[in-house]
Amino acid sequence: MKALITGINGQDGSYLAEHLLSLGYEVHGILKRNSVAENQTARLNHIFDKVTLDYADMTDMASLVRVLKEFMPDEVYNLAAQSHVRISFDQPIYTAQVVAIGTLNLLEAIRLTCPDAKIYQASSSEMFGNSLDDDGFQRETTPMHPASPYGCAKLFAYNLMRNYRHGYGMHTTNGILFNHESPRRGTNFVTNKVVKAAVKIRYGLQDKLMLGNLDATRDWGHAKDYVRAMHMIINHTEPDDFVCATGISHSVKDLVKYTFTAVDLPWEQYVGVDEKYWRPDELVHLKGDPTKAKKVLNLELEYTFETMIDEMISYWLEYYRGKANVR
Ligand code: NAP
Ligand code: F7E
Repeated sequence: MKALITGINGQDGSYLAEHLLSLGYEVHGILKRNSVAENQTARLNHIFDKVTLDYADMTDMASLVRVLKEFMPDEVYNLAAQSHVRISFDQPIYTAQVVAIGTLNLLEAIRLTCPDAKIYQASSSEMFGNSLDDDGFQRETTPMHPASPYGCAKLFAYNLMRNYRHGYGMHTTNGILFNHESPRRGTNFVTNKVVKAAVKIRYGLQDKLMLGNLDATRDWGHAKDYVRAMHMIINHTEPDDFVCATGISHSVKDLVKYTFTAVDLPWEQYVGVDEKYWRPDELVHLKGDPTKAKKVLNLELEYTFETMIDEMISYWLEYYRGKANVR
């Protein structure tokens, strides 16, 4: 089996590539050009010789057609995105071009070159916005009212998948994934920002941690669990849409308390709030109902919030051990 991953060098792309290689897949990925090539493939160093990579960009349909024609994948995982919600308010047009029009470029490129390929779209709980069911959960049937340019662009891409499924009979699927983290998470997302800072403060390499909204709650799972779900979703007999979540939410303050306690620091002494990290519109509560994925796909998660944060703490403790000069 041959899989093409857009966003292969991102957090999820790197774990998905590992997972598919372990299942015997031939794995190909696209990279957008970056002036420091080494930094861009940092998450793939350990499997660099096992995957093949090609330059292409979601905003350049011709490049996608070229790659698809050469590789002719059985499965395409569309993970490429400007994925930072706060930054999507600063760069809304670019975000829409990559996330919304980029997905349309990819779908059209697939339709022209390999229409029988199965497609997985990295849809997001951001599409729900502040919409909640009466029981406080979001699920596949919850109305979607996104509260960020990123969420709006993801909703466009989500609807395109459904449209191409019904209109052209293509095998297009959506994983509606709630937040998922790991040591490979970008350090400007809140979990890795908090964990990295707590460890640096512990080692005397940083003085303070400034955050935005401490009261927002998120349903945080582990990226490793969720890439297994992606493979299950794309290979389910009928193309369909699935929420992937833990069903448990924590506030940003809970995350801070847990992390600082784990490294033996009183959090109140080191954590402050800076308005620059607030969003023009905030999505306050996210908690997903994983029932459908559990029942239909038999998806079981291995990590809890605590084991995931512990793994991230261990990663940064090891990273900064003996690096007193690395600020
Ligand atoms: P990530 O670490 O930010 O990775 C995004 C990837 O997209 C990177 O490889 C990036 O390459 C690539 N990319 C960005 N712009 C591109 C373009 N114009 N052309 C080609 N590639 C481009 O994100 P992630 O956490 O792995 O998430 C994977 C996907 O799931 C994203 O679509 C995200 O929106 C979605 N999602 C994530 C979560 C979550 O909690 N992690 C939840 C729901 C949905 P560079 O690094 O070289 O820029
Ligand atoms: O913020 C609050 C912030 O940036 C989580 C992406 O993967 O998940 C992710 O989006 C919460 C928000 O993730 C800071 O206001 C407080 O309430 O880690 P985050 P996100 O915005 O939920 C969804 C599902 C995706 O699809 C996205 O691609 O934490 N928060 N203080 C902060 N957030 C950040 N980044 N930095 C702070 O200082």
